Amino acid sequence: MIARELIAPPPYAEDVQLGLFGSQKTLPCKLFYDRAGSALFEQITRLPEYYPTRTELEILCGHGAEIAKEVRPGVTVVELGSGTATKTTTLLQAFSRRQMRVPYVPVDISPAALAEAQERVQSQCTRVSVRPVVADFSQGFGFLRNIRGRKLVLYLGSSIGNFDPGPAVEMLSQIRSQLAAGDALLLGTDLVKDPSILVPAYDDAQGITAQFNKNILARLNRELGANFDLSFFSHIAAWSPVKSRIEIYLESLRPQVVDLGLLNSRVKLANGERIHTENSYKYTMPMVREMLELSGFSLDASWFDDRTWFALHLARV
Ligand code: SAH
Ligand code: AVI
Repeated sequence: MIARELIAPPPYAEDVQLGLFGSQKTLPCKLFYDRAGSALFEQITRLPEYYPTRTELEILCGHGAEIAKEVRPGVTVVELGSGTATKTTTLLQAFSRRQMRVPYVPVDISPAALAEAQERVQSQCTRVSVRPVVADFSQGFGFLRNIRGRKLVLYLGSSIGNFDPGPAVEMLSQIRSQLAAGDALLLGTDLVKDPSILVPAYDDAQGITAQFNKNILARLNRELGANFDLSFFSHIAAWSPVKSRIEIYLESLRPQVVDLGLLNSRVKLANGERIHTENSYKYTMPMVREMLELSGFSLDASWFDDRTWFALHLARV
């Protein structure tokens, strides 16, 4: 048996320690996306209740040509949080139809998702060269400096909505500071709508989102040697109209003490106590405009689906 002290904890160990010992227990949502979590997210995108992916795809299918027209030849397309790039091929094909040869740089924290993105884009978009980058956005956007020439940065899927408003502006400002005149950002945002549509999208009948949420604990078991019993937690998704966000929690179903393995500590949870794992903000147009303006971008155009459930925004530097 190898002594615990000899195994280095993963780089996120300190975040876990800080999150689980605060008054409101939290875990960072970036921990969802190991190999198992990225595969579960793929399943989520195909659920009948999870409208964002197919709605954003509808916009890309309907308006991809118009979007491509807004972009000058010679750009490199950099996609932040690309995941497996399922929707992106639609946009890249629209560029190809305009005879544009675009290099494509998918950037993600999940190497498993990036490998799939590379394979998909190379097989579906023959005029596109693919150069994946593994990066954690919490370490900054210095990698953008290594990409020469004009850039179109994609940030799709309303992934920006997983950041609170202050950190979202901070992040977009960091991106903006790495861009130059002529560069642009294509940002996907989910829009405010009736909670009867929002809540099931995050609490589906098949329980896939619950598995996705609980995978964060399974990951801590695998990588930290923690001993969370997943059956002692339930998945909660709640709409907060005041904060304009879906809040995701793991609720303890009994009083329990969990050993955190490599962290050499134990965490105590009361019956009903919640670990906050994710927020997913839903936007109005004034919220989007304010977020972009505070980050130094100017909103140039927005495209919507027929039900106005989701929007894609082109913002210029
Ligand atoms: N853009 C895709 C995937 C969205 S899922 C879509 O619209 O369907 C969010 C993606 O962001 C995941 O692939 C996840 O691995 C990535 N991600 C989450 N946190 C990250 C971080 N801190 N740094 C880099 N990528 C991150
Ligand atoms: C990646 N992100 C935009 C998803 C969302 O809708 O907030 C993550 C997710 N969480 C649960 N379901 C999907």
